[in-house]
This record gives sequence, structure tokens and C-alpha cells, in this order.
Amino acid sequence: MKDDPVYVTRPFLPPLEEFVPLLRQVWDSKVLTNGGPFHRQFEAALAAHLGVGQLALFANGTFSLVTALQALRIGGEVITTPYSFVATAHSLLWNGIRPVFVDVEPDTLNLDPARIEAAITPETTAILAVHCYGNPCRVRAIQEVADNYNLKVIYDAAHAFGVEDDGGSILRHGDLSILSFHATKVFTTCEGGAIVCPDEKIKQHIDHLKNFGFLNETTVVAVGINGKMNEMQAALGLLQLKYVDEALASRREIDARYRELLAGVPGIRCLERPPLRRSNYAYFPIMVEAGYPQDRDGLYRRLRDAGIFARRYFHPLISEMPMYRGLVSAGESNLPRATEAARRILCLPIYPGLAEEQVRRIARLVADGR
Ligand code: T4K
Repeated sequence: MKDDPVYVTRPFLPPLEEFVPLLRQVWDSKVLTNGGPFHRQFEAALAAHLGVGQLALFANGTFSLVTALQALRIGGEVITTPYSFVATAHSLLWNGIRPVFVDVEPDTLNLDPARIEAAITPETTAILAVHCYGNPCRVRAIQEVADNYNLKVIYDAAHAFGVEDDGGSILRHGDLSILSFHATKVFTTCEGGAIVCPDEKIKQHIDHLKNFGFLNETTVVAVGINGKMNEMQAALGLLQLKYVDEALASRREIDARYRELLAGVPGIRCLERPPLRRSNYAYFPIMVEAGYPQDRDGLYRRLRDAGIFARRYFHPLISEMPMYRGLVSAGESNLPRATEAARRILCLPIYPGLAEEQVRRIARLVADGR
């Protein structure tokens, strides 16, 4: 076991024998997609589980993002973070929207609300923020700026499944939030995603948008896309709900063990998690800082040579990628904190079933330094 590679994550999967009867139902009914019975059941069960009014399931998180921007008719410029997975900004370019990058806060690595106002122009229509690593943005401060300038707020909550603040699910904030159920996420349907909707009316519009704009057999009411989740994904999702609390509890233990084992290691800082009613322990990010015997890439290689595949989420910054780096807002001088974080960040393996012995081994390798 010691020599098996350890990846940054592994998907939690339910017992196969529990999934097979669901697949048999799909085979028997021959309903594979287009809002079948599993889709309807999973959509309702998931909304109830998350404590949100309604949501629309999607084939993946990226389609959810692209469609959320369409649903709110966002155009012009949108203020966003450079410190995320590239899909966040790509969803803007796919909609012909210009991203305007604003720096992050040093503690959460989320969009800094204090810097948004200075980036607003007459072209600005919305703020697209990310609850990075599942740690919530400063939602109240973001909403305040948005209200002052009449901007929409969309949260890329791809990392934030199940996260709750004092008022309940963090998915209730902003105009729309999107989720991802990719294989690397805390809750997976292989590929999958959702838009959390504040009311039935917008959900209906989004349901049209994800199905080519069809209202019924012959009427098309919008320029829609094919963003639908299929029946096998939905059946898996339904089954996953049974196990997700157990999976989060296992992540919580690993998170606590890393924090205990890495406390006091010079130059290693575990990213703080804000006090929340419920966290999801989606990632275990550490910062490799001054006082550590080597730089982040040195530690990354040391772990890799030992078969531990930690990941540098999110290096390089989106703003450094070829299709973004020409933007004025992409300059390093505009994004000093994000730039620094991208140089220092390393996400250690965390997933249900990662053996305690492996966690100890990884922590030992990190603590040893060289
Ligand atoms: N917004 C944000 C903030 C996001 O983080 C993401 C996705 C999105 C939007 C878009 O949502 P989706 O359209 O993807 O639903 C991964 C994921 O592909 C991506 O979904 C995710 N963010 C991003 C943070 O990470 P990679 O390139 O790191 O994945 P990969 O294939 O290298 O996988 C990492 C490790 O996970 C592997 O070493 C082993 C393990 N793994 C992976 C897969 C795919 C498995 O064990 N099984 C698997 O099937 O991007």
C-alpha cells in the first residue's frame, strides 16, 4: 500500500450492488435522458438535502455557469477572480463577456469586496465570485457593492456543496449559484452540475435554456443549449445522497489530522477555515512560506517522487493564461495577493477512504522539508 500512488482526490462511490438495480430500471424503461424519472426525483431530493428552494440539474458545472450568465442576460464586463479553475472565466468568454480581474483577500483567497468598486465601469453588469475551496466569500459585502451599482451576483459554488453559514446553505446568496458534481468534487455524479434558483420562474426559464429553449414539442422560446443531466447520472446522484454525510465526516477527520500533524511546522501554513455551521473539507490547501527549507515546487516534486500527487490549485492564475493575459486587469501589479498565493499553494490529498497511515506519511514528508 505504501507504494500505491496517492492522488489529490478520489471519487466517493456507493456500493456497486446498490447502483445496479437503478441501472436496471433505466434499462427497463429505456428513458435515458430529457427529464426522466430519476432526473425529477434527484432534482427534488437534492434541493431538499441542500435546503434550497429549487435547482436545475445540468450535465456539468461549466454548462451551469454558461447558462446562468445567459439566464440573467449578462453582457459587457463582469468582475471576477483570477484565482479559480479556468472554467470560471471561460464561461464569460463563451458568452462574449469581458472578464475584469480583481485581487483576492489574503485569508480566504476569495474575491476581495473592498477592491470591486474601483474596477466598476459603465460596462459592468455583474460580479462572478467563487467560494474557493468551499470557503464562503464575504457575501454581505459583495451584495452591498452590487446593490449600490445595480449589478447581478453569480456565485461559482463548484467547491461548496453542502456548506452552510449561520443562515443555512451558502447557495442561497446572490442571484444564482452553480454547483459541480465532477468526479473530483465532494459529491459526484461522474460529470454533473446544477444552478440553484431563487424562485420557480427563473427555474422554468433555466429549464428551457438547458433543453434547446423548448417549451413543448413545437414551441421554442429561447436560444437554449443541450445542458441536460442524463438518467444514469441522476440515478447515481440519488444514491450518493444516502452516503454524502458519511463521506463529509471522513473528510473532516482527515482535515483535523493534517492540522494536528502540520501545526508548528516552520514555513507551512494550513489555510484557515472560517467558523461555519457546516464545512465540506473539499480541499486541504497549505501555503509554503518563508522559513520552509524549499519552495512550493520543491515540495511538490518531493511529494511526487514519493508517489503523492498533490496539486497546485490554482497555479497558474487564470489571468496568466494566453487568452486572458492581454487584459489590463490581468497584470501582476493588479493582482499581487493572487500571484503570491499561486506561487505558494499546494493542495494535499483528501478524500473519503484515504488511510490514516497515508495521511501520517504525507504529513511526515511535508514536515521533513528536504
Ligand atoms: N468552477 C470551479 C471553481 C471549478 O473548480 C470547476 C471544476 C468548474 C467551475 C467546472 O466544473 P465542471 O465543468 O468540471 O463540472 C479538475 C476537474 O476536472 C474540474 O472539474 C475541477 N473544477 C478542477 C478543480 O479539477 P484536473 O485537471 O485537476 O483533474 P484531473 O483529471 O487531473 O483529476 C485530479 C485527480 O483526481 C486525479 O489525479 C485522480 C483523481 N480522479 C480524477 C478523475 C477525473 C479520479 O480518481 N477519478 C476521475 O475520474 O481538473
